[in-house]
Amino acid sequence: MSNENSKWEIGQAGLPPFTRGPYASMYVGRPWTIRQYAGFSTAEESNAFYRANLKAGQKGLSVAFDLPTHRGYDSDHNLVSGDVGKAGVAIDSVEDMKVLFDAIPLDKMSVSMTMNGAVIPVMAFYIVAAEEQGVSLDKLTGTIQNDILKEFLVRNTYIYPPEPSMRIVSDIMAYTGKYMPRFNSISVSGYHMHEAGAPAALEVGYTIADGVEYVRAGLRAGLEVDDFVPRMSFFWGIGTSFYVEIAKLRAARKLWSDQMADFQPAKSTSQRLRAHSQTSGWSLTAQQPINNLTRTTMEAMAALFGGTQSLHTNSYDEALALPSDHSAKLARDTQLYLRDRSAVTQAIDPWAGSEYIENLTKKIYCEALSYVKDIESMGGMTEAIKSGVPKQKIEEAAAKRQADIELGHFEMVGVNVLTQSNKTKAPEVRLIDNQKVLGDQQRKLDTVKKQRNKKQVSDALTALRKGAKNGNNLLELAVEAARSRATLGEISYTLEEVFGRYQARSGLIQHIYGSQMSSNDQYKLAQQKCAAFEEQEGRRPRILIAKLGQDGHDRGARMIASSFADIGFDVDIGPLFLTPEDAARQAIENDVHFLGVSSLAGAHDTLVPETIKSLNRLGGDDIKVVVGGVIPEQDYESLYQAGVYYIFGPGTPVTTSALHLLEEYIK
Ligand code: 3CP
Repeated sequence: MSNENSKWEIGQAGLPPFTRGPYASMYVGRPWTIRQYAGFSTAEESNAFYRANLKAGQKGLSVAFDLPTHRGYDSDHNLVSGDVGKAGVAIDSVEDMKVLFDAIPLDKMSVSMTMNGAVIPVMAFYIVAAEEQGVSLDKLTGTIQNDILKEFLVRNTYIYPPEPSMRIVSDIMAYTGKYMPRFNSISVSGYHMHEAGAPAALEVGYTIADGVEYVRAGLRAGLEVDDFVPRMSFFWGIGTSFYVEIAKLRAARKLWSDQMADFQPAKSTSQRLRAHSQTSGWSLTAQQPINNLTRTTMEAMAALFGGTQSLHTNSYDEALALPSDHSAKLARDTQLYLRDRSAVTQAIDPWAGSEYIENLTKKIYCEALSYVKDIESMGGMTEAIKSGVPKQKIEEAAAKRQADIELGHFEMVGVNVLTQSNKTKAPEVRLIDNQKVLGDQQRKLDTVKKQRNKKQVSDALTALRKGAKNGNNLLELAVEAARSRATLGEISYTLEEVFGRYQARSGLIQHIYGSQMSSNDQYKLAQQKCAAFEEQEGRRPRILIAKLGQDGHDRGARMIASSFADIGFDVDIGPLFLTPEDAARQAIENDVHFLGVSSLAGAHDTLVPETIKSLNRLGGDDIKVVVGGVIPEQDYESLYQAGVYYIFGPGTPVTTSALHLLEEYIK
């Protein structure tokens, strides 16, 4: 195992340990790829959006799929109606995938696809869509995220349990290694840990530990290091801590290089870390949203000084809703501006040799290495996840950060400093007509099912089922199923029959937020009101925190749950992926006073009113429904009309929302 006392040399870009960059000439030879993550509604609409963006200077594609697609459901499945087409594009079959890339030559355009749970059908559809465009597999360039470990840690769009999920990862590595030599088989992602609250060293340490686990999975599947590791790639979240983010990217490259040296590769490219970066969505504020342009520009510059290969810059309105055409243009133009109007492409790792940056790089490297060693001592990340320790570490950091914001130790313009001009007009945002998308998808699914050869489909699915049991390459079999027009839901469900569907369980992290806040006046007041509530009602205020539909982004929900518990609430946290009816039932069974819904994926307009209807029907009309998350102001009125008690916008301090609920209740 590499160690932190090895000689610290600045080195050269393009050579191990690659601290200064993966390529010798870096942006002087070729600028980074401007790769904006996007997708919404139907394949037709997303295709039009991609084509317009490419015409306007974007260089690579990055597909956002909707949540039903992520979780392996066709758009007509009864569990997903509120989520179809909302937070990404709905893809049900090869026919949708062909439309998504219509008039986009897949031999020339590198395509990144953020897909982890339903990675087998999505890769199969992409491969068959390329085939039917006349493009051979060896010409395909791009990246599949295929990083299931971080789904169990933070992002939650898994389908199967960890072991079969790891097998899927290595099947994809084996398939792409054999047929798609220019395609990156995985994008090992720290981004979601960053967004969930992990500080830099934790993000790097856990991500590199994930990477090491994938390398071992590939080796177990019979691959040679040099056949697949050079095509592994990484993905970072970039926040506003300018120097830390530059140093983080440099430290991560050295750490990966040192870890891979232990596997004794023959090719130096097996030690080379290439990365995509995305500016932080979490750092964006709904208050004074125009400031997000400045934050994003700063973050983009840190990513570029850190030497990223590909970059997504967020749109300034993303704390409010999906980006509009205008905000998406500004986000892309920020990168064009940096590329063409600043001098960032003229130097290779320009911060190298700065005592401050080199020391910071070394500090992050050493701390991250200690996290890698922790995980290794638990038997690797798959085992560590089962213990719950890594998730707990990330959540502890998030709870501490929340307290720091409320105490003013971590300053955010518009949230806890310079809040005087918060009354700016909300920008126009993109709204998706989910019912229309649902109708279109259902019609397309009906047509696909009518036109296909039923026997061919069932033979292909039978072969897939057998292959899942026998250890055959699942992607190879799914490509055959995709050719016969099996749908995404059918392919996923066939695998689910063999592997099962994973249900995560994890308890609350308590006392981190509370211990930071203990001498804060608002916090103490909220605790007193809680006690007064108990006195009045004979029991503590009880709240069920629920995530509805397929939205697995639970950082906010878990943060609220643990902080409310610290204040003195009796808190239940529902399992992920609740239907409105199940949420209502659980709230009634638990006899709660409040049902708190956290919504980040845009399905609130359908799922929240359905929940209230279910509560009324089942006899829970006294339960007050409160909503938090990303709720565009345009939707407030209709939610209140539907019976919502209160909506808490992003950035509302936890103590403010707790006090609001308690004060309304206490007579
Ligand atoms: C580049 N090249 C060079 C140089 N620079 N050659 C010589 N000198 C240089 N200076 C070559 C490379 O070798 C490569 O060729 C080609 O140019 C492209 O460069 P690249 O570095 O491979 O760049 P790119 O194709 O953009 O790939 C970047 C990585 C890839 C490797 C990071 O994995 C990627 O695009 N990832 C994107 C992931 C993504 O978009 N994720 C979105 C997540 P060869 O190919 O011939 O080697 S969005 C999630 C949002 C949150 C959520 O989950 O909900």
